Parts: sequence; structure tokens; C-alpha cells
Amino acid sequence: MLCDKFRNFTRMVIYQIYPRSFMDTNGDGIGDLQGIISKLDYIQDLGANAVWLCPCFKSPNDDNGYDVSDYMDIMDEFGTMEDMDRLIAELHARGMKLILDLVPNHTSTSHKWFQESRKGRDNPYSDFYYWFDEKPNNWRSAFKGDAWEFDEVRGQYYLHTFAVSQADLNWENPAVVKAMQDVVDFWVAKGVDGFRIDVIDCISKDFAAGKNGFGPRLHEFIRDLFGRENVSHIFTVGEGAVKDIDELVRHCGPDRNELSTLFLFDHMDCGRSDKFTPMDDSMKSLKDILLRWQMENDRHGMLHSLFYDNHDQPAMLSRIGNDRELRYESATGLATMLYLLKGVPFIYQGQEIGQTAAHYDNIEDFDDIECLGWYREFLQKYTPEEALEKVNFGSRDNARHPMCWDGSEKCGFTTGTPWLLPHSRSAEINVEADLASDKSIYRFYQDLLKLRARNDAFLDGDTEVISGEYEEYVIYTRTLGDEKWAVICNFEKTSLIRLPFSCEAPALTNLGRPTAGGVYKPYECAVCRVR
Ligand code: TEU
Ligand code: CA
Repeated sequence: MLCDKFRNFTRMVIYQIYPRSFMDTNGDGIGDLQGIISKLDYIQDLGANAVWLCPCFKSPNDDNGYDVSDYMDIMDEFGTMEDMDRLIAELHARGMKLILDLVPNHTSTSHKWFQESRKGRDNPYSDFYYWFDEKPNNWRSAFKGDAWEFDEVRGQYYLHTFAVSQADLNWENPAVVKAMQDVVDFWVAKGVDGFRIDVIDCISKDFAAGKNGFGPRLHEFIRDLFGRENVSHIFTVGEGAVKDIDELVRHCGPDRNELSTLFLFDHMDCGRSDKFTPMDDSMKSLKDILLRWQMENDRHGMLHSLFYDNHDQPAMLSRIGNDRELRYESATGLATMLYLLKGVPFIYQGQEIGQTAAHYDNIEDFDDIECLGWYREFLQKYTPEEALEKVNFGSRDNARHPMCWDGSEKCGFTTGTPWLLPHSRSAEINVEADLASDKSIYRFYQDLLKLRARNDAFLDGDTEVISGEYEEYVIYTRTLGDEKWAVICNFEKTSLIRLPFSCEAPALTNLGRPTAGGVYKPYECAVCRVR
């Protein structure tokens, strides 16, 4: 059973927006806050009641906002603080919540704190970052290359877990903890309802053990941020590298006073042997991971973050589904399998219209600092064509192309030149075309989210897996009191599905199936009340 705080959070449906690519209203080819405001009805009509914005703070955009130069001001390209205030007011007027993306592990080297810190060893910011005369270890950057950069001004090396211009903050310094607490309090005072916290596990390092993350003070630092009374009401979702249940409980246990939930990434490796190499896979392996974490979260009274896609990952639909002939079937089947589980649903922009992984013909068309670093390394082992193919598969630009509002040349995203090339299939896959289709994925999501919101069994009920371990389909039930629902999702093959109980006619199907049992087509699904 969930504690009241977590139980309330299961009523949220969070729509993730990559602001740079969502909607441009001033013709500069870059999405902005006014553009988001103009689309709030679209988001609310889908059935989402909260919005998670990727970083909007001032940034030179080396890592598109994850390199913050001022946590308390808005990135020039996205608009002004007045725009942000208006966005908060417009969301709250609709009863919707705003989740901001907090980046506590590092700042841009153009942040005032870094610019002061590099000046010397005796100013208030000198110890805001990790400075060493010599490299203390051989840590590598997540974006390839050395994680230590020599700064000519300071005459020492500093740590950057990510890009050279993303300097890691030294959380061992109480002034850093206080500065980040002030950032959280500033935005909570403005009405922000929660945070997604970037690479939360990195904020505590263990130099002695050679670990850049999961250090001995990690949970102390998380509580320093979110265990305080004045922020005890907000929603927090950490982005972490947690793999085992004990560590998850330390982060999100109901009595830990730390995070509301955590993104778990095991299922991100479905359909790939590594981030840039595809691998044949199936909905079964995805189902196994999702249901394992569903039962573990449930056992510990924790919230399961229910997501497939985000701004760092190519679409699950393209990796596990059939994003061509069965795009509607697999998009709707995947959604049904995931979003009727217990937890907090996250929908990434475009997922609701069956958006697929993007494809670009030239390496010059890519923007993502991570994939460009990898491309240079790939060239040492592969031909340019092979390297481009790997980047097309794993690049984060896959998910960062402009939102496709219509089938026009600029997708209805901008009147200017889009900062990143539009999706190669935007003429076929866009909001306007989807809503005009009799197989609308948006409308299916609407029906799915309505069914979920109107039946407490999907919000609070117990989950039980009914289907066998090796079946090429999944049947799970959600039960609360005398209310019991069966969720039936077929995987890639045609299956004969017999149910161990009798059901009413389906309340939701993706292919119009009139009865719950019988022969299911690939990706066919049905949701039925159990008699
Ligand atoms: O990503 C954290 C992270 O580990 C990245 O390496 C991410 O997992 C990778 O891009 C997946 O291929 C977060 C943000 O989501 C990402 O956009 C930022 O670039 C990164 O932190 C640094 O802030
Ligand atoms: Ca703009």
C-alpha cells in the first residue's frame, strides 16, 4: 500500500517537454515558453495533468540547458522570467503541475560561481568545484575523453563528468549545498510543484574508492535538498543509475524523506546491445523488466516511474515495436502494457502520436554533443557510413527533433529555420495527420488515460501477473476491493489467449476486439473488467 503522499502522486500524468523542440512562437527556430503556453490545451486534452520541462535556466547550451549558467533566470532563447511566471499561472489555472529539471551535479563553466572559483584559492567560490594540482585519477567523461581539464587561469585541473564546459560542483563544501537549497527554495516559492533531478547519484563522489558517484554522503545530500519541511510537499523524480532494489529503497523508500521516485533504466537497453548498436529483442524482455520493478516497488510501498522515452533515448517504439506497418498497433500496445501499471506515467513529447526515431543523412545534421564525441571515436574503427549508422541509431537527437504539429516543411513548429532538422517522416507522422486518422494514437492515449484516471484499481490496486513466464503475451490484473481489471497485451506474434476468468466486454481495445479471449493479432490489446 502506498503512503498518502505517494498515493496522491499516482494521480499525476506527466508530459515531458524538450522546450527547445516543442513550439517556437518568435520565428527564431527554437522552441520557447510562449510556445509551451500555446499548447497547454493540447497537453491537458491528452489527459496529462503535469508538465516536466527539460532545463530552462540560463545556459550557453553546450549541452542544451544541462550546462546551467544561472539557476535563477530563464535561458534567453526560451523567453523571460515573466514568461515562466505566466506558464506557472496558466498551468495552475488548469489544475496542472510544473516539474522543473534541476541540474545539481555540475554548472556551466560560464556560471559566475565557476568564473569566481577559477580566480584563486581564497575567495568564497574557490572550493565550489573539484580542483587538483595533478589529476587524482583516470576518470573519463560520459561524453568521451578525460574527465579532468587543466584550467590556465587557476593553474589546476577541474572535474567534468560530462562536457568540458560542465564543471562538477563540490558538494563536500557546505556552501554548495546551501546554494542548491536556495535554488530549490527559489523555484518552490514561485509555485513550482516538483523537480526531475539530473544525475542525482553523481553529487557524492568517493575518491578513495575511485567512484564518481554513489559516494558515502549521497543520501545525506539528497535529504539536505528534499528532506526539509518547507519542500516536503513537492514531487521529486531522480535520474540515476540504480540497478538494485536495496539502493532504490535508500533513494525512494516512503520513510526515507528523500525522493518520490526514480527513473530506472534497465529497460532502456531493450532492443540494443549498447547505446549505439541495435539488437533483436521483443516486448517479452521489456515486459519482464517492467513487471519485475512493478512488483519490487509495490513490495516496498514505492512509486514506479512508468516511462519509455525521454530526450536522451531513441523511441522505444522504434527499438521494440514495429514502427512501420504496425506503428499504430505497437504504439498502442506498448502504451497499454505500461500505463495501466501502478505508478506515475511519464509521456515524452511525440510519444502520443507514435513518433519514431529520427534519421539524418549527414553527420553535420546532428547537434548532440554526446553522439558527436562518439562519432569521432567510431571513425577510428568504422567507415564513415558505419559510424553514421551507429549515430543514427543511438543519438539523442533522435528524440530532440522539432515536434511535428503538421505535415508542412517546418512541421508547424516554426516560421523560421528549425535549430535541428525536422523528422524525416514528419509528413507522415504529425499531430494533424494523427488526429485526422481513424487509427489515432493520440485518441487511444486519451481513452487509456481516462480509463486509468476513472478507476481506482489502476491507481491504487494490487498488480498480479496472470500470464505464464514464457508466453508471447502478458495478462496482468489490477485489483482494489471488488474491482478487478485484466490488462491483456499480445506481443509480436499472433496468439491464442485464453483467460482464467470471465470478463465483461473490453472497456478499451486497440483493434476493436469485441471479446477478451481468443486469437490476438500482433500487438493487439484489450482491457476488461473481471466479473
Ligand atoms: O543524462 C545523464 C546521463 O547519464 C547521460 O549520459 C545519459 O544517460 C545519456 O545521454 C544516455 O545516452 C543527464 C541528462 O538527461 C542529459 O541530457 C545530460 O546531457 C546529462 O545528464 C548531463 O547533464
Ligand atoms: Ca523561439
